[in-house]
Amino acid sequence: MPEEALMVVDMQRDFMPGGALPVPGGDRIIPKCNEYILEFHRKGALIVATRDWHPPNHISFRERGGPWPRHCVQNTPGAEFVVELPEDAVIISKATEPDKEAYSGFEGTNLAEILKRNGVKRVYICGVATEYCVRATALDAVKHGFEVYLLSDAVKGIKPGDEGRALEEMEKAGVKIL
Ligand code: VGL
Ligand code: ZN
Repeated sequence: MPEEALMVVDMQRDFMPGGALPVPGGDRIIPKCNEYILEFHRKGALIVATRDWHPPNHISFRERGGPWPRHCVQNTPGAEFVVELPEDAVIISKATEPDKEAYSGFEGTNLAEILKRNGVKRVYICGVATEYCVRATALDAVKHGFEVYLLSDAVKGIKPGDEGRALEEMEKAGVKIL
């Protein structure tokens, strides 16, 4: 049983430059994420990819009074992964209900169950955006009792100040920043 999991957070077309809700420089971490996926997969770790998977009328969209432009709508090109995933990767779709926002991959999904069922003790996290879905996923992973490591050369935030504060907060919560 793999004791480790790599969690690749929301590496989707809409979060890349040119997408609906771009993370500046988000595309620059694609090669690094792909390397980690290969390396962790080779050593037998469980590969998990979370995706933002919104219905077209999601509450987080501006037309419903939310903070974001419409992004990562289910089954559209903007929601596609931009990283290369192995066939046995576990895909976790989140924020799939019209009236509920979910930044964390654990929120409203069976992610914790899947990790525990697979014997995972340590989770390594990369992806976007550092101060939103990466932050929320890492903090929830700590709460669920996992040892949590952030692969800091393979995450990207939307705003540098917010990203810095999120890193400090994660570290205080017990996330080890690598
Ligand atoms: C995200 C904003 C809106 C993220 C998702 O993946 O960090 N950010 N939806
Ligand atoms: Zn979203």
